[in-house]
Amino acid sequence: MTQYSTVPVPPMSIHFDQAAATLSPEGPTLTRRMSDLEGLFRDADAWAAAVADGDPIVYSVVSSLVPEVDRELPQSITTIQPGTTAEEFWMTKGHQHPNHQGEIYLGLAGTGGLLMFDGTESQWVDMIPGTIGYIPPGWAHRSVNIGDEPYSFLAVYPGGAGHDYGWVLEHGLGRRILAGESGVRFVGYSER
Ligand code: S6P
Ligand code: ZN
Repeated sequence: MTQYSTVPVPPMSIHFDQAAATLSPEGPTLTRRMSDLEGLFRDADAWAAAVADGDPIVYSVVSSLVPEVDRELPQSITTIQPGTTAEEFWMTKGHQHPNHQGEIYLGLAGTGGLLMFDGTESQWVDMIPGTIGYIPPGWAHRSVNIGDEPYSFLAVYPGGAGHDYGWVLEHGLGRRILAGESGVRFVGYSER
């Protein structure tokens, strides 16, 4: 049998509960509140006011037991709550995979979008239940809830991909996703 530097997980089945947006057996769960999104919203004053006003949970990420190590294929379900801060839809922090590896998202519930940026060009993919969004290697990505209900999606990604959040703080994601009169309004990253 192939020898690995880390102990591989055994073959297993993972129960996916679509209604509850959970995986079991369950691995680590991550909860990100508004205070965890410092420096990411266009309007820093509105962000600070939201932190002071109860610091709401913006999104949570549940994972299976497959670890984030090289050659494994971890999965997670992210659920973003509906909301806006100074018209900007609630969103994930966004990250780049430093090892430039691809990833797929499958829309599970609600209405959202996948914003991707390669440092020059930005791309937006509408996500509804059943949509598979493909993130090519080298594209930083952020998810956005553009609806009135929680938006959930399943992510499957290479365990050795890594997560670089500083890249997004430094380079942004090309565009911002704001609530407009007829739905979504795209503006430049530094536009006010
Ligand atoms: C991991 C994958 C997702 C995100 C999750 C939260 O590669 O893209 O599981 O980690 O949606 O987003 P973020 O930007 O806070 O990691
Ligand atoms: Zn990712």
